[in-house]
Amino acid sequence: MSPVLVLNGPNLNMLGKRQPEIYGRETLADIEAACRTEAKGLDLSLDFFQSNHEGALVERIQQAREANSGIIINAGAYTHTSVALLDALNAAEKPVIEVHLSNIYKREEFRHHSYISPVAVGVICGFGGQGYLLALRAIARLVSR
Ligand code: CA2
Repeated sequence: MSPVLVLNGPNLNMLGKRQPEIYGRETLADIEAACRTEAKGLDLSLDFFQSNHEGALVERIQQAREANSGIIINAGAYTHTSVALLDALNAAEKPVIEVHLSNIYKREEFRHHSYISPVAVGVICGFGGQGYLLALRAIARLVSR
């Protein structure tokens, strides 16, 4: 089976370095390592990618159509703005799970709307880095169907 893609959007490379009260102390490298351990236990292989650029994220999603069995995405602030990511995810025709570290519904109103959610099988938010691991467990079932 092809790898599951874990995709991370803008500023998530700053995790653990700023605003720990919102996003926790874990770095993105810590989350990647935890994902790789979880994936091993689920017998999944993993591609892990972060970009601050919308076009780079679109291109990686386009590749996923051929290269990946499913997509876990934390699109960062593009969650609330990007029709381009929504269109790319729709065209990929793979199971998608949307993840957020913070509970976006407890935060500013502009974070309550997601362009990604309509294409997602499900959304996990508010559990910090653990949300990625929950998403891996969920996608393991989806891609084995
Ligand atoms: O809660 C999440 O995972 C978010 O996707 C994170 C985005 C935010 O725009 C979304 O509304 C919710 C922001 C990621 C920025 O991460 C930083 C981490 C440390 C320092 C600065 C930014």
